Order: sequence, then C-alpha cells, then structure tokens
Amino acid sequence: MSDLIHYRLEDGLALIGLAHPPVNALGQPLRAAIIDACERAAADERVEAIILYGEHGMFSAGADITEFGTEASFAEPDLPSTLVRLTQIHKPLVAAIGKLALGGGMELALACGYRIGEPSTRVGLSEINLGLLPGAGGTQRLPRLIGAESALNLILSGQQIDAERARMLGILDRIATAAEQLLDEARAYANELIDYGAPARPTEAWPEPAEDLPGDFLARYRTEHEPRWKSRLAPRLVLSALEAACLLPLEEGLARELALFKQAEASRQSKALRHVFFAEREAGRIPGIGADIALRKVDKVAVIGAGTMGGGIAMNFANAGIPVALLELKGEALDNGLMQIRKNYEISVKRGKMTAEQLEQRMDLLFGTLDYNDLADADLVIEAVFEQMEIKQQVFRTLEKVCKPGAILATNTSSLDVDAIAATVSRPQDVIGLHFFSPANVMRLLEVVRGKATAPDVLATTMKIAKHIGKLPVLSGVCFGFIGNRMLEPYSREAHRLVLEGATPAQVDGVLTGLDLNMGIFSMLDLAGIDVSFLIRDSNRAAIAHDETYCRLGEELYALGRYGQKTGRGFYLYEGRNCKEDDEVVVLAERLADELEVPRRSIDDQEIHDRCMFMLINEGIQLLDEGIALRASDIDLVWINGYGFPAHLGGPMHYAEQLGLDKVLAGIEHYRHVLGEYGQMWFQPAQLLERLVAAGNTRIEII
Ligand code: T1G
Repeated sequence: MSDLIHYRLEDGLALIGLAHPPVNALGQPLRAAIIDACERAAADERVEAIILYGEHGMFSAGADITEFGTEASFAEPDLPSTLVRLTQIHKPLVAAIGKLALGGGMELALACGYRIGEPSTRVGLSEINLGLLPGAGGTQRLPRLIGAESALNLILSGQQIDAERARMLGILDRIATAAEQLLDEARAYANELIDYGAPARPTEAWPEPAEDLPGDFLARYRTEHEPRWKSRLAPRLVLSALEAACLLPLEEGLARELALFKQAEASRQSKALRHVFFAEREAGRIPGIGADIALRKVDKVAVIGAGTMGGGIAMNFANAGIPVALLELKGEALDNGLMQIRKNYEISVKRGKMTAEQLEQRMDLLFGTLDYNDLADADLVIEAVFEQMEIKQQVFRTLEKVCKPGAILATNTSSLDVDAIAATVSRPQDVIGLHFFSPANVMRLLEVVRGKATAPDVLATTMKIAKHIGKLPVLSGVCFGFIGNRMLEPYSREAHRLVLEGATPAQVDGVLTGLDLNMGIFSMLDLAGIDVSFLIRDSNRAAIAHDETYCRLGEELYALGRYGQKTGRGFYLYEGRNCKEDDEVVVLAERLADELEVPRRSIDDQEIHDRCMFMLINEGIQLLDEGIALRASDIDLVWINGYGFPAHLGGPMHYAEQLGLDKVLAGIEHYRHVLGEYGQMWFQPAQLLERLVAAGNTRIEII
C-alpha cells in the first residue's frame, strides 16, 4: 500500500486516510493509491463499510493543479474514472470531510454515498477560478444531489460554503460535534448505515435535476448572467455541462462534461488563471529571506491620519482582531474618521456580512487619539497623511521621538521616495513602504516597498502581517510610482495623446474594457480624481514631462476645475451614477491639438490597443530590468489586483508573452517611426525586451 494512504481495518470498517500533505492534491500517485485502497476494501468480505478521510485534517484541495496542461492530468487512473469506480462499490462509502474539500476533493466526496463534515468544514467547486469547470463528475452529480439551480449557482460562484450551508443544501448528511470527533462520528455513522442495511449509494435526491424548473430556465439564466461573464469561457462551458446534466443520462452527461473540461483546460484563459494561482504563492518568496527568519511581533498597530485611506487601513487590522490607535491632529477630523469607519461597518451589517455584535467588537479595537505619545507602545505605525514629502518627513521625525525601539515605521505613500522618508530618522532599517490601494479595507493588493536600509526582518514581518490581514503583498523597490503607478504613467500618457490625435475618451476606454479591463483609463482617472493625477504628475514633472503635449488634456481639465466624478465633470459628464460623453472634451482636444500642432486623424482600435498596451508592457519589463520588481508574475499580480487587468489574461506580462514578445517589440519600433518626434521620444523599447527577443526568449525574465 502506498504511503500516500493510511489503510486500516477496524470492526468491519475500512478506514482510508489520504496522506499527501499539504493539501491531498489528487495527482496521479494519490489517485492510484485511492483506487487500490478502495478496491482492497471492496474485495475484503470483512469490510461492511468504507470511510475516506484526510489523515492530516484537510480532506482534499482537489486535482493537482501542476498537472494541468501536461500528460499527468489524465494519466491513469484519471480522476473521472477513479470516481466512477468508487460509485460502483457495493458497500456504503462515507466521506469524512475535515477542514476543506475543494474542486476534485469535493467531487471525490460526491462520489461517496454519504458525507459527514465538522463545524469548520468548508466545501466548494472552485474550478471556475482557474478557468476550468468541475471535470470529475461535479457538474453531473451535484445537480442530482441539490438540484440544478443550486448546483449552477455554487459552481459559477467558485466560492466555498460552510458546513451548515452545505448541510442545508444536502451536500453534507451530518456535521460532527467537533473536528477532533469527526472520525469517531464517521465510524458511528458508518455503523448505523450497516445496521440499517443502507444502500451503497442513496437514491439521488434529484434524479431529474431540473424537474422543478421552467423549461427555459437555462436559457434565461444565460441571458441574465452572460453580460457579467464578459469574454470568459468557463462560465459558458459550465452552463453547457449543467444542460447535459438536465437532459442526459448520467453516463452520457459525464462524457459531455469531460469533453467540455478538456476544452477549458486547453484554453488560454485557464492557462492564464493557473499562472495567477501560482504567481500569488510565488509573490511571498523573497530571495535571501528564509522562512525561518525571526519576525517582530505585531500586537498593536497605529495609523496616522483618519481620512479615507487611514480609516480603511485601520479597519484591516481591526478586522483581524488587532488593536489600532488612530491618530489625527484635530478632534473633528478624528471623530469624522471614526464615524466613517462605523458607517462602513454598518453597511456590512446591513449586507449580512457581519453581525451588530461584531461591529461593536471591531469598533472597540479602534482607539482614537490626538496625542502622539499614545503611539509609544505600537509595534507597527503606518502614516497615511497628505501625499507631500515635507509633511511625511515631519511625521517620521515625530515618530522617531515617540515610538519604542524596534517599532516598524511604515509610510503609505503611493509614489514618493521611501528612502528620502527613511533618511529623516536615525533608524532607517525600521522604515518600509506599505502602499495600500483605495478603498484600503477592500482592495487586496498591497505594494510592500523595500527601502535601501529596510531590515530583512522588517520586510519579512510586514509581508506576513499583510497576509494575516487578508492582503496580497507584492514586493517593490523604490522608484517613482513603485510598480503599479510607474506603469500607469506611460499607459495614461498614451491614452491622453491618442485623444489629442483624434480618438475620443470613450473610444479609448471602449478598447480597454473590450479587453475586459474593469475600467477604461479615463473612467479610472475620473474616479480617482483628475486633481489627484495632476498632483502626482506635478510632483514628478521634472523627470517625466519633457514634451509640451504631455497629458495636456488632463492638465486643461484640472485647470477648468473638472476633477471627474467628484465634481460631476471630468473626461465624462456625470449625472448621479450615469456617465456620458461630453462633446466639450472633444472640442477642447481639438483646440489643444491645433495649438500644439498635433495632426488629427481617425484612429483605429488596434492602434489604441497597441499603443496603450505596449507602453504598459514595456514599462513593466523595464521595471524588471531595474530590479524594482522581483519577477514578471509579481507585475501581473499588481495590475490584476490594483488596476483591474483581467485575471483571465494573466496580467500584462503574461499577456505580452501570449501576444509574442517579438510582436510587442515590433509594435513599439513601428510607432517609434510613424509617430515622428513624439514616437522617437517615447517609444523607446526596454533594453531587456530587446535582449529577450534577440535571444528568442518567449518568457519575460531577467537575462
Ligand atoms: N494542486 C496543487 N498544489 C496545490 C493545490 C492544488 N489543488 N492547492 C494548493 N496547492 C499548493 C500551493 O501551491 C502551495 O504550494 C501549498 O499547496 C499550500 O497552498 C478535477 C479540475 C487549499 C485553500 O482550486 O485554494 O480539482 O507554494 O499556500 O493559503 O474537477 O491552496 O507551498 O509550494 O494556497 O492554506 C481545484 C486551490 C483544482 C484549490 C489552501 N482546487 N488551492 O490555502 O495554502 S482543479 C482548487 C487553494 C480541480 C477537478 C478540478 C488553497 C487552499 P507551495 P496555499 P493556503
């Protein structure tokens, strides 16, 4: 028997423990071990019932994602046929689901006749998050267990559900009183089944999964939900698989599911999403910082500035049960900040995401103060004051005096020089940048900006606390704009210039949202505030704007007081939540183009795509070459989680690899020539891109 399985016979019960840490991923070796163990139990006359469980607690996180796109994915015994075999065993098979059953792990449990969980058990079919669909019977067995509509909602959500909800739906038959009782209560359940002479597989609750649904249920479901799917393939394949479950016998439905799964597995979108899955795990690995490094404790946090950012930052720590001192200079600002936090929580209560009691518990963790001395015992202090170097440096000089030795001093600056801030204190090794994205209590991305002097344990501690508060930390070096905003600059510059040359903001945004970006650049600038982008440009004008047309449209709108949504007018007109094009902006662009002698012409969508995307990609590659970003996949994570780049394109670097690096370079060189002086100035290929193409590399990496 494989060491991936712990097999034992106890009083007529075969106990089969999956022992492939950390998550019992159902790779070929474990699949083979499961089938051997189950066949052994099925053939042993002493065995009257079988229990399948996770030896180390977790049941299974599903198929081995590293196998996808390789021969191993369907190496015998493949998961679908393994599970069909389990369903043919003529003895009650009980899945004792500890902690988690996801994807193929849940399908394994569904192939068992009976399922028992424990209070913390969570289950889900998470394949959609990888651009896949359940490919081992999930789309066929789940509808027969809980009905087509519930099954469809669960599969398309890709979400985990807790034990109670799983029991309510009929996925779990029982819930053990405690995790440590799970196996004992699974034994008791199995013995009950034996005593009752229970069948190996209970009658399917829904032999006709759609029997209670209107005939056009699936068609209506597609019409209602398809707009939100944008160009995503997997949801459409899920719908087709559910249709098979409703119309075909199980065996034919399983065959249909398998064909659809293979289509999904081979898709670019799934390859991109699998890239993102592993990128998120890679991002936490920093060369030279081992997992055994001693971390600083973070039992108490302080946030300076109770504005939108400061309040949102404070909420992250209160949500994780960490006490937060929130400091402001004036009582009114502090009161407003605390009130806004309470309002944010009240919205969560209204939405059922938390209870009123939890709201009060979190508010009790927030301590407002006007006195810096109250920060003396904070382990981590994060400033979120006005984005001006002098103000931030003054704050750090004060922190130097009041904070205890070893306290981590973090700045939330979105682009300023962290080293220049660190230089104002005699302990620069304790200084780091923590760039939260607004709204800070919602956005997962956190750029962790390592200064020249930042100590390794400070970096390791902040990376860990970031994960603890539910953030996705990505390491950045110090440069203007770090990773995200540094790349936003040329992307935004090209968009501005294209409107001078004849495109409209709506046309540019249409091309970008047509690529499935959450927002076009001009809508994003209107949302963030044209005044904000003006101030950021202004703080770096000497370094960047060596071209009189540089973002001139944005400059003019700023001068006109058109700041975007906050003033009702920016690149677009806003009436309430309605946004519409504004002819005045086109007239303004025409006037500017005339003044600046920029020739206007009709511009096609492909040019808009290429100029915006290639400049975005080029800057990312340049960041990699400068060592600001550790790896290309980190850059992808920043743009997916901070700027709405579609995860099913894998992020700008992965997207560039799919387009072909040679095509990206050729495009940049093309515009360098056809755009005259402007092209010569701005379309300078990153040297690393040139090196990669010259070497025939198809992947973006340092060479
Ligand atoms: N396959 C391979 N490796 C996996 C894995 C998986 N399914 N899940 C996790 N790992 C690795 C992960 O890369 C990391 O490795 C380590 O385990 C710890 O993970 C046929 C087709 C389970 C909630 O979508 O959501 O089944 O970095 O850091 O934060 O229909 O992992 O240490 O080398 O994430 O505690 C469906 C994906 C697959 C679940 C645990 N399953 N995993 O989170 O730890 S498709 C999923 C997760 C499928 C079937 C279909 C999370 C987790 P390393 P971790 P964690």
